[in-house]
Amino acid sequence: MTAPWRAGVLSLFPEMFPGPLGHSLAGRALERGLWALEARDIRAFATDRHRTVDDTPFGGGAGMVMRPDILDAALASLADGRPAICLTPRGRPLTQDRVRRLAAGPGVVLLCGRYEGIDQRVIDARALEEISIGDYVLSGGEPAAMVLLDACVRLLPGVMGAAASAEEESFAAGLLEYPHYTRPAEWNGRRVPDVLLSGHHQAVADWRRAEAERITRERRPDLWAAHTRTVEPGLRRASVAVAPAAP
Ligand code: 9D3
Repeated sequence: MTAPWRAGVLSLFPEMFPGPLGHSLAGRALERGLWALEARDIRAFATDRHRTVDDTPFGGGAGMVMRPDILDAALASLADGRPAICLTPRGRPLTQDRVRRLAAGPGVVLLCGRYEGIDQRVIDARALEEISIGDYVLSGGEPAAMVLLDACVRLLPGVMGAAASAEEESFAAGLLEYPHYTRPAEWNGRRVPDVLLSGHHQAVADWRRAEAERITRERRPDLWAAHTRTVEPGLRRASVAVAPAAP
């Protein structure tokens, strides 16, 4: 077998890993050796009696900053050419495109931030790529690292079935998903849309497409704008002119 995709994680709470990644799809892939996970304790690289990893910020201000010397030693223990990424709220937002590129490579080394931040010099010296998972505040980088790993692992060869992989392509079209229904056909007085029971495949496909467009327009004007620019350039449709519905 070829070398598995390797994830190295540096954290003050390495026992949080694999955590949720030990279950479900990523967990089965981990057991099957399709990827490998090595979580290390940053504190193991501390040099003083008290195992200190942080200090007060030069220039003053609230909170503590993670020391560059300790983090550098921790990074050196895993560095082998894999992209080194630091999960921070000020990073570039994680995208499916970045996930695809990372999954196609040899793996990643992830540094999970805690405290107010990380000394800028270690970010510069190791050319760490800073990534955020969105505009909300977490208490540390660990959940963000798990999100990034989950997104990458499901793309590794052999992790997902062929059907799901094919479905991946259609996400590239940039629309949110249409609503799904299963039995019973009527539940608590709520009926499944008649068209889905009609057996008319083209009518089903048209309905799903229209619903996907409506939901995208309502919830994600940003995706809708990108979609109309790339998929239907210069094409004017009635639905494009309609203002987004109130949430
Ligand atoms: C007052 C300044 N805060 C920045 C918004 C400080 C701060 C808040 C939260 C510093 C670190 C954190 C912990 N968050 C992460 O480490 C983190 C994160 C996040 O909070 N949101 C989205 N993505 C990420 S990736 C790492």
